[in-house]
Amino acid sequence: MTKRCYITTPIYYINAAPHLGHAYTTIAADVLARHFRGRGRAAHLLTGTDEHGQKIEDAAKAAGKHVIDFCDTTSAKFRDLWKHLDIHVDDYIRTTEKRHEDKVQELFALLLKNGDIYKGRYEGLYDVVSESFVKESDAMKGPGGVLLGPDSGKPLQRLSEETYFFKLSKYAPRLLEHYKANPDFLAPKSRAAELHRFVESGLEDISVSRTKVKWGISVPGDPGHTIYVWFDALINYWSAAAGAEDLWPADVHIVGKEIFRFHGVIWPAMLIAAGLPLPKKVFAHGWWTVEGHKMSKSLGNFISPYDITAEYGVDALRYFLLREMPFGNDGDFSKASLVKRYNAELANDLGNLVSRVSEMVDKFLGGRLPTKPPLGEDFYTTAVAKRTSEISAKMEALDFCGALDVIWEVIRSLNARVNEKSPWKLAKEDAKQCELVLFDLVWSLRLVSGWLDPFMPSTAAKIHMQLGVRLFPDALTAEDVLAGKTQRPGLIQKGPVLFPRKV
Ligand code: ME8
Repeated sequence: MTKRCYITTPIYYINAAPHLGHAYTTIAADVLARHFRGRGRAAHLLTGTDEHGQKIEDAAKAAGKHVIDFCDTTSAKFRDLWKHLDIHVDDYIRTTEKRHEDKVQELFALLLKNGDIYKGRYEGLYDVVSESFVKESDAMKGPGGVLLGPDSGKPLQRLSEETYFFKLSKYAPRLLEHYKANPDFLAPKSRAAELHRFVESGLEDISVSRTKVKWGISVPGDPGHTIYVWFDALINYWSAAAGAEDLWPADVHIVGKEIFRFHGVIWPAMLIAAGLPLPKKVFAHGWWTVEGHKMSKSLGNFISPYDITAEYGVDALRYFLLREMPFGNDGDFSKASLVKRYNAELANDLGNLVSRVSEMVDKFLGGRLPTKPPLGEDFYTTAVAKRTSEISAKMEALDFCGALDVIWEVIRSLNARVNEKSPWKLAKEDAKQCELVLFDLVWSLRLVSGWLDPFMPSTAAKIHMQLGVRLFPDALTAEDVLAGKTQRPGLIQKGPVLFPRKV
């Protein structure tokens, strides 16, 4: 059985509605999955929601709802957003599902049995916002000496309770060996180095159960404890693969940088302890700030993806997020740079090229491509096709921005070629040569639209239609095409403007 390429996103907390940051990770995962599918490799995209723990319990209480009703409502908002953003989700896991709860208990029981989980007492600090135990030395001091979480900046709770511990300390040497033997396991390299140093400095055992939190999966055989929400959540990647022999191990877990330690240290240690194969890669991308500020509830600057798509369309958002900052870096989201890229790269470079080419075929060749001309040295499509492997290598390294750099280099070169060859002059002077140039341009653009497909699926479908890749009757609109309507052979037809200019 050929293994499917198994790509995951974090499962998101459902204490609030999804925002731009969540959209970013899930779009990236979808782009990667679509890339593999386009290359003939089956891909499986898993996303979902993280529904247990104190934060969710508190949020449901504040909303005056039963916790599971609250979970149902918010989890559905995430699922709806993925549909809206044209993200093809193969499996959507919720940690409140039985298929997941059973697997969490199974893994917990296994580690308990083999001595990797033991009972003790936790005395220390807890950050509800990030649902993490915080070392005294990592806490920040706020006004009046109040201890604050290092990431959240919110007041910490002091816990004193019986707990089960996972023997994380035991696995530091095994983790370091794994990092060394698999240099691509943690990516990007700049962030991997930080994790290496963290593990080299020695690991402490971690608390993996709570007695004060009721909204969670109970510890097998000890119902007074619920399983720590992160221990529960990480297992989703494995529980969702249960019963499918062609999925595990995951090919890549795509996560934000703030949860790299959970995925690059704790999760692989849990898997080693359970005797399970490790994922092939964990990729930690950077954070978006908005107009220079961190997105936060108190600043009220969470960007809703719906607001952006209402103005610019789904594909422009998908494109911009992966174009504006290299995957792995941090960056700033501003309307001004979105509009700039939209007009310069989508409306001008790409949109104009498509409309010029289809218009010229329509005007000079009556909408029909000539039969394949004798292709000489000068056949530009051959040079364009050679870029495919370069783009693929970048996509597979999750260098989406680098792949788009190459694609845009080609798009610009095609625009330059139109100017240089001036088919409108050739049409008068040398009809044969005009056919050849247009044939070449159409074929090059067909390749370009194939490369664009993972990033902007509906735009690529429209370009395909205009260039007669799939064959459609002339009366069809782009929407008809997306709905799968058919066809009249071989016609190149100018369609509606792909990206109307914005001010
Ligand atoms: O951490 N920029 O869930 P979460 C870029 N439930 N990406 C961002 C972002 C931003 N400003 N804000 C959020 C959790 N993200 C846990 C995960 S997994 C077993 C459990 C994205 O709802 C990014 O992927 O806080 C980040 O890691 C994730 O959303 C955090 O989502």
